[in-house]
Parts: sequence; C-alpha cells; structure tokens
Amino acid sequence: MLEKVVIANRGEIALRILRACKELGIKTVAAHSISDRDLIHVRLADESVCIGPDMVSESYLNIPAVISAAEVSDAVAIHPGYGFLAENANFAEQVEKSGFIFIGPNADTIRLMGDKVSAIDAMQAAGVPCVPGSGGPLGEDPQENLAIARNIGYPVIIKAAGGGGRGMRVVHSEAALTNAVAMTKAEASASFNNSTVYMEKFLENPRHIEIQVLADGQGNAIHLAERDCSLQRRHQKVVEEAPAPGITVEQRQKIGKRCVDACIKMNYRGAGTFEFLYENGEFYFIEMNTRIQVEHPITEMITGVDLVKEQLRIAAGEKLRYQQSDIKITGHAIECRINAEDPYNFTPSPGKISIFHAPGGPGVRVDSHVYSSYTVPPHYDSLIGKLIAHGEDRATAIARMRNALDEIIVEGIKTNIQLHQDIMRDGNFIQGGVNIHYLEEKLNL
Ligand code: MV4
Repeated sequence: MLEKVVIANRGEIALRILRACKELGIKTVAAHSISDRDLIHVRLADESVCIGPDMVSESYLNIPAVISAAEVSDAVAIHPGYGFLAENANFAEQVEKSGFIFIGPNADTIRLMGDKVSAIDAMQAAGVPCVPGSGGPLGEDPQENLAIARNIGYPVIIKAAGGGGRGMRVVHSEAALTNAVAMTKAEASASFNNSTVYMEKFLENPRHIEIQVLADGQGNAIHLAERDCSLQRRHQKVVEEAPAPGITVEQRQKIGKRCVDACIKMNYRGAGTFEFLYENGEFYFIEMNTRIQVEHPITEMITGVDLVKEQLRIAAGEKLRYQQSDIKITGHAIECRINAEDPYNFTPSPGKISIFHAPGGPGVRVDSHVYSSYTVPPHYDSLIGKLIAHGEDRATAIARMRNALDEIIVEGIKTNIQLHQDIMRDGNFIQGGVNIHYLEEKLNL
C-alpha cells in the first residue's frame, strides 16, 4: 500500500480523503493555504505543509508548491480531490516526472477527456452513444457548418472543446448559425485559449445522468450504476440521487457495459464518471470526468464500495477487488449540498459559524469539515458540507433527508438549507425524474 499521501485539497473532500487513508494505514500530509491551517483535516493529518497564501493561484493551484509538499514530506503520492488540479493533465504529468504517483488516470487520459472533441471521438469509437453532432471540430467554411447543422436538424448547440458549461450557444435557425459559431470561437479563445468549437443537436429537456466507473489500468473495469444530477442551478448541482428514478435494470446494464468497455479500450485507471444527457429513454454521452466527484457518497451508499479507498488501492498498483457481479444496488440515496450562500440571491455568505450541529440516525451520513466556531473563508467555494440520506427505497431516503434537514443547525451564516427543505417537499421532485431545467423554473416562480 502507499506509504504516505499528500492531500492537495481542502474542506470536506480533504477530510474524506484523510479518512480513507487512515483506514488503509496510509500516512497523510495536508497541503494547505495559510487561512486553512485550522481545517479539521490539517489537525488530523500526520503532517501538514503550508503551500502558500489564501489565493488559490498561489496555493491549491500552485503546481510547484504542491509537488514541493510531497518532496519535503517524503510522500509517495498526491491525491488531488476534485476541482483545483484534479483534471490538470500538466500537473499529473509533472507529478509523475517528479517521481510521485498521481492518484487518478495518466496524464494522456486526462488530456484526452479534457478536450471534449477528442473525448467524444474516443467514446464514439468505443461504442458509447453520443449526441448527434459534428463529430469533430467546426471548420472555417460557413457553408460546411450550415450543411452540418441542416443534417443534424435545428436547434443545435455550439460548444467549446476546452470548456465546461461556459460559452455554449443554442442556435434555432440557419440565419443565426454563422455568427453564433464566430462568437463561441472568440469567447472560447479568450476564456480557455482554445478556439476549437463543435456542434451537437440541442436536447431541449434532458435529465443529467452519470455513470460511475472504477478501473485498475490492468484490464479490469466495473461500473457502479448511475446518479441523477438534474437538480442544478447555473451549472451548480444542488441535489443528487442514486439510482436515477425510472431507469430499469436492463438500461443500467446496457449503458454501464458501454462505459466499462470504453474504460478497458482506453486502459482507464482510477475512478471516473461518464456524463450523459438522458431524454426519451436514450442516453447521450457529453463529457467524462477523470476525478472523484462531489456526489460520490450516494454511489457509496447504494453499493457499499468506498470509492476513495479504491482510488488509493488502484494508485498503489492493486488489481480491482470487485467484479461486475459483486456490485449490487441496495436502496436509494440522496445528497443535499449545503452551501454558505444567501438563500435569495445565491451569493456566497462566508463568515463564522457560531453553532454547528450535525444530524444523525439510521441511513444519515454527513460529509463536512465544519464545526462550531469555524470561519468559512471567502476565498473558496461555498460548500460547507453534504447531507446524504440512504434508505431501503426512495421514499425512505426522502423522509430521512427531511429529518436530517430539520435536525441540522448552522448558525452565524446564511445557507441553502431552506431550499433543500422545499425541494424535499416538492411534488414533482417526490414523483421523481425532473429535468435539468426544473429547479431554475421552480425558483423563478
Ligand atoms: C447540452 C445540453 C443540451 N443539448 N448539450 C451544460 C454544461 C455542459 N457540460 C453540457 N451542458 C449541456 N449540454 C446538448 N447537446 C444542455 C446542457 C445543459 C446542462 C447539462 C447538464 C446539466 C445541467 C445543464 C444545464 C444547462 C444546459
């Protein structure tokens, strides 16, 4: 097993990684910014290294500083968590070149998936169903692009190969296409220094469903069912659940197998997530995430697999300890992301948490780094914890989540707890299967 691991992240995920390391007998090094010195995982870690000032560009995004933390502590591996450097191929490359293990896929895989055009190309080649689209970058010839759009059928969406949610444009008619392509290209060039754009059929009312995978880079891969992450606002997920309401065992097996086959074909290593849009009973691949995700606990609750421990074991060179037939889904799990934010305008609400009380009881899990008297710093994202409720069925999971939301106490700052209370009592949510627009529509009422 790995002897010592640098945790190159903060907040709840740093604590989650620390817990997994401790269970496996791995020594830990917390690499943290100045104002994060009071984080709970820093106290609990065997060692800590301050990697720089609060500004992320000088600490959690500072590649030489993070690698130095591994050097000075004589660690063997670096866990990037999510966000920050987790999907930075150059970072993964430099970690390996410096003689350390990057806990994740190899740099080439991260690069392949980081470019959405090459990711889609790889998935298509592996038999993963994709959105009908340009099947490659758009060229300079307007006539060619008009022909591609005519072939796909309007509406279409123009996306940047290098970007996540930003800089996409929906186009409803021929008249608007050429300008939309030029505008998206210019924006992509300015934001990601990559002007490559591509085209897809625009799906009007999809759900966002993603498949969790684990692979050992030694020819073995499994899927761990799906998560439904459709409840979002401005590309920020708010509530996730697993399994996705209404997805049948046959559908899960079929799409899961496609993802597993793709993992084996590209010799994928580590935990990963295939993101799909789901509409009219069909899955359409859009992107792959090559990291552990915020919402990984709901998958852990329904499968009993500790995804972070598996990441560590895979990084240590172990073969996957599960076969597909070992993975059984038990019950239903829901996660509510608790944010320090204004409930009306959603702006961040940092500050001192005077009182924090965690809920509990059967099937309730709290992944949070906060404690009474903890100050939420203004420099980072506003996630202060995740409430996860598991039950034998969806209704039980919802009932337990309602109780957990009633029990939790966060005083001193503003939070989105009331929003979660409202969602857990929303008739359409309770029915299950709402699409990606539902929460924003509800909030606009
Ligand atoms: C789409 C789409 C509809 N049709 N692609 C937004 C983020 C980016 N990663 C992919 N996104 C979308 N791609 C096609 N062909 C709608 C979205 C989308 C979305 C997707 C998932 C979750 C939330 C979303 C919110 C708005 C738009």
